[in-house]
Amino acid sequence: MSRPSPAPESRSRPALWLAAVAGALAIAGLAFVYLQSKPADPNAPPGPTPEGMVWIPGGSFTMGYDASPDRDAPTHTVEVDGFWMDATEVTNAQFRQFVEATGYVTTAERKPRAEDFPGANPADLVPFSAVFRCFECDAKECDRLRTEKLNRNEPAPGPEWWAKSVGASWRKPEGEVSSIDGKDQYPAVHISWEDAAAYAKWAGKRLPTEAEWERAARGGLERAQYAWGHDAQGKDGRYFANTYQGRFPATVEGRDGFKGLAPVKSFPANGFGLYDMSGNAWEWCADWYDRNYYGYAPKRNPTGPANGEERVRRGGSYLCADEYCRRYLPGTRDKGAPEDSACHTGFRCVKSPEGTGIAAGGTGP
Ligand SMILES: [Ca+2]
Repeated sequence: MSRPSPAPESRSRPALWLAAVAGALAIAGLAFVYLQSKPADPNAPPGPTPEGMVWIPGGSFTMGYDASPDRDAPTHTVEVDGFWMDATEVTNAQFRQFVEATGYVTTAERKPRAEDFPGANPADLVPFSAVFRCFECDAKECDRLRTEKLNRNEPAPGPEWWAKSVGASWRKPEGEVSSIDGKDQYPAVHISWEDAAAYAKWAGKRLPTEAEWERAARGGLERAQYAWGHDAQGKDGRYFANTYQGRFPATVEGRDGFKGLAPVKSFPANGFGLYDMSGNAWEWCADWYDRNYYGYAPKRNPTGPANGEERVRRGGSYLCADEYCRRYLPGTRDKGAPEDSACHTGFRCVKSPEGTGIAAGGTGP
């Protein structure tokens, strides 16, 4: 009995194996050549994105708003390097972590020092912060003041709407009897620029430059009036930001769903994935304020004037009513003293990749 001959496929197995190896090598080689020749995505972050932040790709944009020449003009082209930004305003929960870790006392909670206020009545040296007083108890009084102001042809809002509230702070945003119980996801407010800078340092981050802030707020839309595009708030019943609807300052209607502050992420994100860049709480920027700065700012990575008396803040708040304040528009700006705090002012932070951007320039705070 003869041995059975090998099956035909057994005879060709070595040849098939060689062909498979050659094929795999060819595919790997082609993939290697493709990957080597594929240009790197210029918008991609250079490393892992820190938790709670989003990557803002570097690029140039038109900064400012010519329609309000008193401080937002001239519009000018600015280029910033890419950076990460907190997706939301810093929340009460986040700010509490900072305070618990460091024992930090905010400027609103500090007792004013007698030596800083010579001649002041000691009874007046008490911690306070600014609270908007027209929502509830003083509505009639505010309406009277509004009428008086309009009769005097003074359309701008003034200190009439504000009260120095003893005991108001981030822990008690509406004054001594209020609290933040159940408000972990609300933006921390009554935060001064000094407080914001201290938090940023603790978190290993920094405050955004004004140019970075506006680059981020625009969400990649060039020259759009709003952070979300071209349609005004309320068109077709749609709201994109927490602002003020009604007869300012005494009759707030809350058509956007909120009369006061809103929890972060209550409105849609912008094109970069950032929430509340318009409205809700004002946000401090690193820069000193100079109303003429846009006329002489450097084009690339501007960091603001070398010195000043007030710091820039951006984005407007839940108190922005179109008839008085359109500073929720991404091209507009405001300012305040570094130690001042109020019920509508908070912040968020940014971070540059190592060796790039403002951090590499050494000019940022
Ligand atoms: Ca905001």
